[in-house]
Amino acid sequence: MALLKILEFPDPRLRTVAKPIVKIDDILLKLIDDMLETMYAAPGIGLAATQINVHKRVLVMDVTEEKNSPMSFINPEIEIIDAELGEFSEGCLSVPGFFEIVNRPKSVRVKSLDSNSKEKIQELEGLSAICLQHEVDHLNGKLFVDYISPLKRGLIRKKLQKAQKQRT
Ligand code: GNR
Ligand code: NI
Repeated sequence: MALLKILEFPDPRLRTVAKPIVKIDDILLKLIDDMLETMYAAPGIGLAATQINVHKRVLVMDVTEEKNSPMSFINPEIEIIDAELGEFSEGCLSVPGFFEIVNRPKSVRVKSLDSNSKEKIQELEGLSAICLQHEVDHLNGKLFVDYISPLKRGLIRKKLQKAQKQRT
């Protein structure tokens, strides 16, 4: 297994729209393993391939306390089943150190492929519904800071750019 480097806002590569997976092979399964390892090490509750500069439609998640329920979604498609919005203070491994309230539909249905190329449909609510929507946003080149005011977003950009410069 391997730890992968996570891109940070405002890296323009985070704006790439990921392409559908056409073949589920050993290389993809190894990528999913590495993404889970990277997510657990960070630590985070989700990780989209976009964040590790792989522009394919795959994401991993584990929202449990015990960190014993790894989930992966290949070519996920979301359908909103409860349009009622819930608010939640979101963070992101690609926007380290910042948290902002985001409103999202409370429950979603997700259709995706499992590692055996079989289609699965799941209904998610609570933190898993929030996290899944956050991850699918990544696959579409979108970040949670896109939902907040341009003023706040600009401030976060400035602070992160400064921190990134000091690291190089
Ligand atoms: O670890 C994470 N925590 C989190 C908290 C609230 C809403 C979304 C998330 S996802 C984030 C990991 C991450 O950046 N995934 O893309
Ligand atoms: Ni994120």
